[in-house]
Amino acid sequence: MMILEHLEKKKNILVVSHIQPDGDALGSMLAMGLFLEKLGKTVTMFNENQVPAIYRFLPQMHRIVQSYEDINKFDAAIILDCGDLKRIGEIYRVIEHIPLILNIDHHSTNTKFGHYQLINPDACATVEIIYHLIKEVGITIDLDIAYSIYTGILTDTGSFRFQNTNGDSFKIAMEMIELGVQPYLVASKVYDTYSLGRIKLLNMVLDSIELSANGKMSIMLLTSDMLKETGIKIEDVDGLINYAKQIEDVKVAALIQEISKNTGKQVNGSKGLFHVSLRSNGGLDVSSIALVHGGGGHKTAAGFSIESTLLDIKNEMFCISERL
Ligand SMILES: [Mn+2]
Repeated sequence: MMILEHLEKKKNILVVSHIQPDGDALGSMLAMGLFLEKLGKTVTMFNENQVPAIYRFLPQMHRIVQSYEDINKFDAAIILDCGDLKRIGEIYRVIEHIPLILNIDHHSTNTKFGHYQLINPDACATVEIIYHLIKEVGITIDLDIAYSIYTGILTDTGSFRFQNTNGDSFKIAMEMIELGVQPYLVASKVYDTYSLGRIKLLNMVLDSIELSANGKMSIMLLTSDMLKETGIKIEDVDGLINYAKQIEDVKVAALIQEISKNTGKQVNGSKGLFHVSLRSNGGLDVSSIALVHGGGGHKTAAGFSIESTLLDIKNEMFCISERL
């Protein structure tokens, strides 16, 4: 049975993706939401965070809202691009009020939450899975959906550079371009339109990079003070870790992001909540490291949250580097 057949009798549908949304999270929400509207559904596209500045060019991005009236009014929810339920943010606490939950994703560590799942770790992005669903149902892809799909593929493959890039990535991107997507427009918005604060933040995080003794792991730091100083919001920091991975001989890069700290104490010594993002060249499966800490992801890109000290996290990462 095709996963969307479960929605046949459902009218009011919540479409949601992960906090700190990236191009695939936003693209899959929009592609799925607009597609369901074409099928006659009433759709609310919800994300806990605002749409990052670089993605505000997406047609219909204003449809993504940060609030909803009443969770009980939805008769189904579709959760996109989330390896586990908690990735949707605080709304996970009330999501069980919705009688039907569909889980559509491409993370290999997906916990298979929800009533029905469509998980394809071979898909380069969640939008690739949605593209195939739209094709299966036989709905025409309009320009707004095409921009959503194209952006999801472009950003989740790192502009066709990451290991998840496959033939379908190019084929689908090509089809979206034939439908009217302008590649230069997307690239210039996503990669070449940063605020001065964001460029200064880049300077700070680059300056924080440390290498392990064997040079095979790089660690980058993003503190709340850096965000404060540059005026950059947490949702606008996507992609910084890739710089740490570009260093020659580096096999794994880690970005340690401070989420909250005990005020008044030195960052290095005080316990706080951190998010650790990991990127690998494929030699080490970083999703296994993330899983140990209750996180998840892909073989080459994963992450987890941890309450610890910066020093302890760094030490653990440098221990891992000895295995590289
Ligand atoms: Mn994705």
